[in-house]
Amino acid sequence: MAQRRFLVTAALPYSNGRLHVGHIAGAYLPADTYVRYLRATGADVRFICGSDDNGVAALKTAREQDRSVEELTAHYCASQKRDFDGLGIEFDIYGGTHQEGFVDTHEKFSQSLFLKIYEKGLFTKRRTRQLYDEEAQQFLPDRFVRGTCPHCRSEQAFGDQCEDCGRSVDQQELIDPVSMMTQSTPQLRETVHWYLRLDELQSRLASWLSSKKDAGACGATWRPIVLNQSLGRIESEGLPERAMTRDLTWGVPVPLDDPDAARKSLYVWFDAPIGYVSFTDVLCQRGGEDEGAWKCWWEHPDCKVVHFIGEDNIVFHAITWPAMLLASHDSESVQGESGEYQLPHNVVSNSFLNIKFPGKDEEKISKSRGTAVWIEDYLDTFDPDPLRYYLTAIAPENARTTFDLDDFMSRNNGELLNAFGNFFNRTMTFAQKYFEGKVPASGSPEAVDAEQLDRCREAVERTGQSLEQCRFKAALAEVMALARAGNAYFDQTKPFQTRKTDLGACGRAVNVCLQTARTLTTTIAPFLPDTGARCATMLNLAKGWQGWAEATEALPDGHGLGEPMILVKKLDPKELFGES
Ligand code: B3M
Ligand code: ZN
Repeated sequence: MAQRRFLVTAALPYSNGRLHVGHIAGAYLPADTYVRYLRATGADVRFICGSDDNGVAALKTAREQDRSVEELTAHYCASQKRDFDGLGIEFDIYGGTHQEGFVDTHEKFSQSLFLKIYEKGLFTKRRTRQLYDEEAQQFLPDRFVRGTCPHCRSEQAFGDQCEDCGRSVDQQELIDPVSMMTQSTPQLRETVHWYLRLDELQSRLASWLSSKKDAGACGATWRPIVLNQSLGRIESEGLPERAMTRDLTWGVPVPLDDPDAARKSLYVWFDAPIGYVSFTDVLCQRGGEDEGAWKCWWEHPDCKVVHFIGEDNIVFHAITWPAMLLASHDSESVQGESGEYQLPHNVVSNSFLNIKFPGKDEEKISKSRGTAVWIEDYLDTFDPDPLRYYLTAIAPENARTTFDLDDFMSRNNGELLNAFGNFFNRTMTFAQKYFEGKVPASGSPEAVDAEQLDRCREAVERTGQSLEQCRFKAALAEVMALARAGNAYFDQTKPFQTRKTDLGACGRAVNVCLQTARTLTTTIAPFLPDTGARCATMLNLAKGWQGWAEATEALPDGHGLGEPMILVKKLDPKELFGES
């Protein structure tokens, strides 16, 4: 079979703040787990991320913090990268849409896609009216205006999107708008923008999205939350044109030879997803590949593009971005011909994560109220794997879930340590103490042994199936079930007793426990890479132990083991980090 190829991306975080557990649970951890798994199956994968530097989010923060936007975004791009590194989230490249080494390439790709769509006649130039802040003497970018949402009446809506109902909003539709720059009431003034003809593209989009409802065995069936917010939206409301330019000078300049385009930038949601492509190009260039090497990821139908995002990014990844790609195609075919940008194979989104501090009620994560657990703070005290474990175990795959700090402690100590850590610990110490640190002879297995070995094979298969479908929570549950089965087998076969009565039976049981540990090592690794690596050291596995196909390859009789070590640390509630 030809080697499978995947281009996996995780949403580009805005480089204007720190990362918290909600970000990680939403997109980055599932993406990293997926990439590690795919690589274990032998797939060729590139994992792309970087900062989303353009647009008003960064401008607004820079203004508040009284620093230049260049300095601000460089600072947060670097600090977010450190957070990812600390959690073992390993991208092949971490770029930035306005960072040195990336910005020129990014501009080139963004402007060229804009021009391609322009040439296809899929932008409408429109004179419109837009909110203008008289006091600040400038047009207000969407994120600088707040008001009441025309859809759900939340009073917290921004001029581009309402975070309460997730719908996109046009700033002119906001009821009672307020300028966030001066708190004054903005006035409408005339300006010119270029609008993407989503109305023209919507029937092709809808038929493509429909094919994701049940993609069959070899495709990816998209999560309901993603289809509801994309196909559901098209079916219920249809798609209006959307402005893809802004009155802003921080961003990618609008590449048109038209006086009306002066002092305007591309909309940040136009250029940001192109970052996935431009960073891929930089990655290829840095690897010394040919000029057009990025195309073999983006234009070859045998490569699958998979985007991992948070709930508030769905509309942009499942409607706007595919619409941009479709708009650039010469052919009418939905998937595009070779030599044209392919549409995403899957857009994987989680819901939001709530938070619950001890003794308090569950609440939404909020930067301004300080109700978040920041990754920097977490990493000051803890190793990455307890967080990776917990965030996958409670992953908000179908609905909001809650990061409960008490639950975090008790799951680490009760599940990861008790089931997984304990199984390794008892198996390893037993082999060390009574079998000179070597794998005892397997002998001729009895029914109970064969059943346990079968469980190992089934666990590998089921974990793999769930991971293929991006069902991370279910996949981790399979691995943990195998660890529990290992403990039950240990209890049932009682090597601590047979050691004195039947050394052959004792050795057989320890052998099967070690084979189970071998399987657990490979299957836990995509979720908890450090833990997997420690297991591999303890079992003294050869390089390549991550290979999924080798997960049930038997450790030979007499194989020398490494030293037992503590695999999972008990966490003390006293270490519990604070709230901000
Ligand atoms: N920066 C939104 C966010 O961080 C946005 C994602 C862009 S992905 C192309 O939530
Ligand atoms: Zn709303």
